[in-house]
Amino acid sequence: MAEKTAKNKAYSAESIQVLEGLEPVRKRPGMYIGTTGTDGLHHLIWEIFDNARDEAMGGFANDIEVTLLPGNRVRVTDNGRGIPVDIHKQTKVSALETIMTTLHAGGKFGGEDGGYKVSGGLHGVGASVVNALSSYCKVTVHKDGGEYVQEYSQGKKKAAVKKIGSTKLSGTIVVFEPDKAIFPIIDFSFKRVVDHLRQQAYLVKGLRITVIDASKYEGKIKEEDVFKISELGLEIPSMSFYFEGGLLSLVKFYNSPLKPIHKNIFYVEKKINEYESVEVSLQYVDDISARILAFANNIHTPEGGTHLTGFKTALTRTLNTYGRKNNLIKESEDNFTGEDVLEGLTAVISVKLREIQFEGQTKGKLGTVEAQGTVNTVFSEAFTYFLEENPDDARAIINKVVLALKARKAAKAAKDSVLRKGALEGMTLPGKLADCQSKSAEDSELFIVEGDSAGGTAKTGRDRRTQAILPLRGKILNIERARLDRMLESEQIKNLVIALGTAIGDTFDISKLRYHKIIIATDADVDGAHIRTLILTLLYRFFRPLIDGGYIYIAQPPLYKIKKGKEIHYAYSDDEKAKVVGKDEVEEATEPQPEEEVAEVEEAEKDEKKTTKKSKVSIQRYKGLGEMNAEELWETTMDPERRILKQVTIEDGVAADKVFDILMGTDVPARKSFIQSNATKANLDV
Ligand code: 1YM
Repeated sequence: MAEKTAKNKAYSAESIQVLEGLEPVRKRPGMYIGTTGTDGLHHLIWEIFDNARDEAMGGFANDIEVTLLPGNRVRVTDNGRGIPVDIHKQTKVSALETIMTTLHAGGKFGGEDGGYKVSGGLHGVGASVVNALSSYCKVTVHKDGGEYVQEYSQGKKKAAVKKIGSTKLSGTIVVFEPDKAIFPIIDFSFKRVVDHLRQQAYLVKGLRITVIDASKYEGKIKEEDVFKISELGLEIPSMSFYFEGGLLSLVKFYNSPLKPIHKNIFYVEKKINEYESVEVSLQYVDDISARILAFANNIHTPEGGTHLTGFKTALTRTLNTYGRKNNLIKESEDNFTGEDVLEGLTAVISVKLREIQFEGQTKGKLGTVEAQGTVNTVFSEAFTYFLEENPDDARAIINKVVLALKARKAAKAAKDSVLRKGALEGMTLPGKLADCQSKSAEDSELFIVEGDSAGGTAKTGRDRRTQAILPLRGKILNIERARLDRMLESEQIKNLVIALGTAIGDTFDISKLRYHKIIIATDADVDGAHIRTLILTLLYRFFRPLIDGGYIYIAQPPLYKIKKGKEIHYAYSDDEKAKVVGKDEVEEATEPQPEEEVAEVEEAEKDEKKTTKKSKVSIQRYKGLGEMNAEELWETTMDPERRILKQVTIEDGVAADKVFDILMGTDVPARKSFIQSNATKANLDV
């Protein structure tokens, strides 16, 4: 809490609207916070934080601290004006008490005496909801030289608001403990709090947000002590965020691992009136995917909505107009589409609105109609000005979009040729495919293996009733970025597409999928990882439902075969190899065979007497599947009883997209290092 520096804006107790008591909240918590699971639990923090943040957005506070305390308690402080404590005319009790113990009480929106607050869906409902769902809650207010407190339990006050001392500080402190009777599991995630609040810090320029995890300091910290947290000499995890640049800083942060294609980051902030504003920042990078984040009243809208539509329309129009006017687009060339202008774009759009409506399944879509026109107008004007002021940036952007347009057309032409009526349909299964006997997709598996030699081995080793084998030649194709269209022209890929049975594009039909397990079995080296990535990219871009549906797997062939006397072990990692061999006991081998280490180890016999004897251990490193014989391949990689499969999932579409772009992009070192460090990561499904 800092010394009082507040701008003054008169608060009057009349400007509070009172609706009803808190029983409905405890009866149907889902109505107010969505769920009583982990989302709802964290929502409690956002709710209190939002009030502090609104105070900062009004220009009355610039410092907020969120602390996870021992005993499932959370503390939120701000250095704003402090929640009013004077007596409310209508209820004849303190304004603080009204705010905390009645539903929907809050500063009025607009009106002559004004409230600065902007409302937004679930977030507008306020501190009383948190109070109702907390077994303990305490609010401390520093205001006009006095320190006031009130405590509550399950939304009910324990006593009237008390003045407990004088103070030079100004601000509000809320401590709450979620009620175990409402939340079956109370386990706050520091990471989640940090992620949410970092994003919030970008949205409010000049606001410092500190997040502290003191939850593990049971007994070492009293609630009051937390004020002097730094003096306690404990190394408490904490993070502090402050971004002078607001959304511009966020764009910079997003683009930091990427390659911007122009120097200046576009930024506009325009206040429409006292309550409403539009803020947009963008920069293009050398990449094909788009990263667009949209917010309405600081609430993330993952499903987009009117503000995003307004932005996209304006972006497309502005770039077309500018490109034509400056002869950067050839006359013969078509106009850019909305899709073209998104390639490589990093953009953040944030609107503040008086009236806000959310739509969609998860209420993640802005419905407020006026937002579309407002964003469109504000952004077009500012972006046109930016392009004119920064001709180098403008040229780089237009050239990039022209490239996207060309790639789109080429991709479409290729897709059309593949899709030409009958092109796939009438086609017989490829000769390379060794199909399985079963006609039931549920029981059938397709192994995609690298090279004809591995293909031959797999054919011999497989269970032909249910396992089909499709060998793909070494490097399928060296696909360059934005040239996925080329992939579909390749004979190899056509084979794969036909084997899958679903067709592609508009005619894609998942019910025609011929195998419910599609297993990519490439070699355990960098080339193998590359081919696997190409296949995954193809699937990701054109067969996304197969990934979403959990049909795609990656085989896990062993890296080593270890012979210890008569025993044979397979090791799937270096760690495992070390364990099997007994790392410390391995002596330097003399004249090791290529790809073969021979070591003498002390081996503990498994019989009761536990005698030890020297035995020969030979280690064979498998470079590729082709090096295994059919039996070995079956035992280690194909037998459903023994093999390890990693299921390919797309947990986070954005992250996956980024990965594919690194892999497909022109940044070769980044791609190499990514492949090497991630070659063995994925979900295990045995
Ligand atoms: C840690 C949580 O709630 N801060 C906070 C809340 C309010 C004010 C200041 C505030 C608002 C106004 C005037 C106004 C609230 N006031 C109200 C109500 N931090 C936290 N800081 N003075 C102070 O809206 O005009 C609701 S929230 F209803 F009193 F206006």
